[in-house]
Formats: sequence, structure tokens, C-alpha cells
Amino acid sequence: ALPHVKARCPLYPGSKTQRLPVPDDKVDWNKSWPQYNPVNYTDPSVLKKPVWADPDIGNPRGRTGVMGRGLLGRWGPNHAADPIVTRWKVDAKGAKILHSVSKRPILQFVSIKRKDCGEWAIPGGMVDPGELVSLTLQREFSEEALNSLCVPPAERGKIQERINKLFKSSGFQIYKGYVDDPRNTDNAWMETVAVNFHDDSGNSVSELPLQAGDDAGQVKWVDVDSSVALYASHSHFLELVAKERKAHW
Ligand code: RP5
Ligand code: MG
Ligand code: MG
Repeated sequence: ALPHVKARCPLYPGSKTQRLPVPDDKVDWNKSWPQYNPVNYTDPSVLKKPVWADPDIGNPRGRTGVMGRGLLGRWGPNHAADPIVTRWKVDAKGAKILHSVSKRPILQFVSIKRKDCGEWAIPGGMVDPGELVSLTLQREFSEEALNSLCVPPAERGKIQERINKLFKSSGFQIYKGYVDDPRNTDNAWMETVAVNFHDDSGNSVSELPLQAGDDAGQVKWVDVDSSVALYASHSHFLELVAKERKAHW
């Protein structure tokens, strides 16, 4: 293809903005040009946020020190969903155990150890194009905490039934928005919908055999407590769950 010419016109249309002159041999992105520092320009009419214009592409929380998309596929928000599956910590007789300091019942949540960084996390994942978030929540939990991708078809039905039951039950949306994720850049960042599915009686998902799968290396029930270090903003999501359920934090 011919290198564009009009897209390099010295004066940007409808403005007094001068483009940085780009020589013919530097048009190709593959040609190294470390000093390339183009003018940043958005017309005031676009900045006024008309319905047809995108919101500002910049990271809504501020600078991150990296431009481009890093590990993230999408410019702007990259959408994920986080299923927070909880139960009460009980003794051998099934009675709730109270925390010695806060005197509140202790929640436990299904946690996975991420293969990418080794940190413990909620078994969340990216929303596929066109996928309903409700399905993402169930699919990611099944893949990462139940290893559904590797369960033989014969056993799949029974587990799926249990899971359907829990995830059909009213999940409680605990958080929606920006995630403080280490992969974020100035131009691409994680956003999530975190939903709490609580097995109050301890007889639905609590009885499922946990098995790590996909991008999870380990899986286990972890006590919900402010001292547990977790990936990205996940500790904050659990704090919201604990407050909502009047549990120990
Ligand atoms: C976090 O990354 C989200 O809260 C979610 O848990 C996770 C989604 O990314 P992958 O697990 O697919 O890498 O920001
Ligand atoms: Mg996943
Ligand atoms: Mg994941």
C-alpha cells in the first residue's frame, strides 16, 4: 500500500494544530524512531462529549508509567467477571465459628493461585465477546476452580447441576468498575463485575470437589480476613462481601 500523504498534511483540519512532520521513510510503524513524539490533539467539539464520541481513552485512575496495551488485548476497558463463592466456617457439629477478636462469624471463599504471578485470587476471567456476564461468572468458576475443561463427560452432568443451582440463585453484585490490576497501562485497563454467590446452608457448592484448572495452579477455601494478601483489588471486593454479610473482616 502507498504511504498516506493527506493524513500527514501539515495543518490539522479545522484547527491551528501543526502535525509533527513525518518523512516518507518513517511512516512505517516497523521503522525505529525512538524520538517520535507526535502532537496530542483532540478537537474541543469532541472533548465536549457528544453522544457519538468515545470517552477519553486514558486510564481513568491516572498514570501507570506504561503506554500501549501491555498484556491486555483491548484498548480502554478490558471486561472481566469475578465470582466470589462463599460459605460459613463451621465446626465439626456444623456450628458457625466466631472469630476470637471480632466475635463475628468467619466467611470462607473459593480462592485460586494464579499461574501467571503465583498470587491468590478470586477465580475470575474475561467476558467473551457477546457473552452474558452471568455466564462468564459460572464458566470461569467452573474452569478455574472445578477444572470443568478436563472433567470426563460422564461426570460433567452431576457437577454442572450443582453449579447451575448455585449460580441461578440470586448472586449479589458486590462491585462494578475499575480493577487495580498489575497489567493495566495508560491505555488499557481491567474492569470487572464482582458477584457474591453464598452457600448459606453449606450443602450446595461446599460439597463440590475443588480442582484447579486452566490458568489456576491451586484451589482451596480461604478464610475471609483483612490480613490475607490477594491479587489486584480482590481483597477490597472481599471486604465488601464481609461487611454485607456482617462477617469477620
Ligand atoms: C482481574 O483479572 C479481574 O478482577 C479478574 O479476576 C482477572 C481476569 O483476568 P484473567 O484471570 O483472565 O487473567 O483484574
Ligand atoms: Mg479463566
Ligand atoms: Mg482467570
